Parts: sequence; C-alpha cells; structure tokens
Amino acid sequence: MSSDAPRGVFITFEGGEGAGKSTQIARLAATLRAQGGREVVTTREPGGTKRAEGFREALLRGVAKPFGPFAEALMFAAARIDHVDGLIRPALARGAIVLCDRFADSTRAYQGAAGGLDPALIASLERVTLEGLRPDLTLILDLPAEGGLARARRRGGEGQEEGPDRFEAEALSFHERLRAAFLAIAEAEPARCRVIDAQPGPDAVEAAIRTAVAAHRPDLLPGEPASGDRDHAA
Ligand code: Z5A
Repeated sequence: MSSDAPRGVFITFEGGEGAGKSTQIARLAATLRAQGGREVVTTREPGGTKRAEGFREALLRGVAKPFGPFAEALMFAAARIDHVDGLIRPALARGAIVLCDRFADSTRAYQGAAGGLDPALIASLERVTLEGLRPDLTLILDLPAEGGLARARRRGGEGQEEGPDRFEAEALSFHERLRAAFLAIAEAEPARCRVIDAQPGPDAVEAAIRTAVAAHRPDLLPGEPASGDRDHAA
C-alpha cells in the first residue's frame, strides 16, 4: 500500500439508510464534471473494486453476521484495503475528485456505536487499513431514522424482491443509534465533517451540499456562493 500524500480531493458521503447519498453523489458528480478540468470518480463501500464488490454481496446477505461485529468489521476492512489500494489512492494520485458512498465512518457507526464493537479496536483497524488516508470532506446526510427507512423501503419496492438487507432489517433503535453516532463523529471532527439536513426534497439537499463543498474547496465550484451555509458544522 502506498503512503504517498494524495493530490486529488477525497469526499465521502455518510448517513443512515435511505438518506439520499446515491442520489446526491450522482448530482454532485454531474455538477463537478460540468466544471471541467478535473476527473471525477464515483465509488461506494463496501465495494468499488471487483474483489470488494464480492465482499459487498456477502456482507449485505448477512454472511458475517453470525460471527459478530468484530468479524464483520474485519470483512469491511478487507474490502476497504482492496478499494483504497485498487481505486481510491490511484485516482487521488492522478488528481481526481473521488466521491465515495460510505467509508470508514460507517464502520465506526454501524459496527461500533450501533453494533457494540469497542471504539479502540475500530480505531486500530482504521489505522492499519487506511495508513493515514482520510477524507478531505465528509458530508453527513442527516434525517430521522424512520424517514430514511421509509425511503429505503420505497426504493426496495421498485424491484428488490429479496426484502430488506442485513442492515435494513435491524430494529429502529439500531438506526437511531446510527444517527446519533454520525452526529457525534461530526461533532468530534468539525474541520472534516459537515452535517446536511437530508429531510427536504432532493433539490434543496443538493443546494446545501454545493454550498458545503464550495465553502470547503472554493476552487471546485467557483460559481457557487460559499457563504451563508444552509448546512452547519456540528
Ligand atoms: N456498512 C457497514 O455496516 N459498515 C461499513 O463499514 C460500511 C457499510 C462501509 C451498505 O448498504 C450497507 O453496509 C449499509 C451500511 C453497511 N447499510 N445498509 N443497508 P447500501 O449501500 O445498500 O445501503 P445504503 O448505503 O444505506 O444506501 P441506500 O439505502 O441506497 O440509501 P442512499 O444511497 O442514502 O439513498 P438513495 O438511494 O439516494 O435514496 C433512497 C430513496 O429515497 C430513493 O428512492 C430516492 O429516490 C429517495 N430520495 C433520495 N433523496 C430524497 C429526498 N431528498 N427526498 C425524498 N426522497 C429522496
């Protein structure tokens, strides 16, 4: 694994189920591509490379669940190592903007705060997995757990015959712990994280995200007003 300092821009999207991450990554990618100049790469976790997508399929089927949150965290970490080495670091070394749907904060929230795994263990795993790589900006899409689950269910109804995946099937209290965990991450790392209110419609959420990106990196969205944040650092 290379430890070269990346030259690109690494932006991660986090939040609970159905928060609108995929929707907003597609919109931000289109906006950034329309600016020209920089390559824009969109990716996701678990997944992003062929081997990591194999892990994704198993993880979302719940293969690791019977072994407990530590084994599950190890599987997410194995997928992440392949993703970081095979896709993220090379893209950043080329100077690309990388937009990633979930990253290490999801392990902190899902396997840590909601799953009960010791945060010190997760921090150690993060250290060896990421070797210093960290997002330049993390957008945390926040909405009440019930609202996000309802959105995920509606999306599922559009052709997901298998029903909820391993995480969607967790109790509401699990999803409420997740929400609190993401907000706590934002509070602990205000320089990296911005909380975006994900309750309004997609256009309003998109506008808040553009403002947050422009505030963080004005060079990426030169036409965008970066003042008067509609979102807020926690
Ligand atoms: N996981 C973990 O446990 N540990 C880890 O380290 C990592 C992940 C990396 C990945 O599943 C699972 O892995 C995840 C955490 C766990 N848990 N689950 N399940 P995934 O990628 O399949 O699921 P997800 O990340 O939660 O994504 P999602 O459910 O697809 O949600 P989303 O991408 O945030 O939302 P969306 O697809 O853009 O929108 C959902 C629906 O809402 C859709 O019909 C949209 O049209 C609609 N939508 C979007 N925005 C809006 C607004 N603003 N208003 C109204 N409706 C909207």
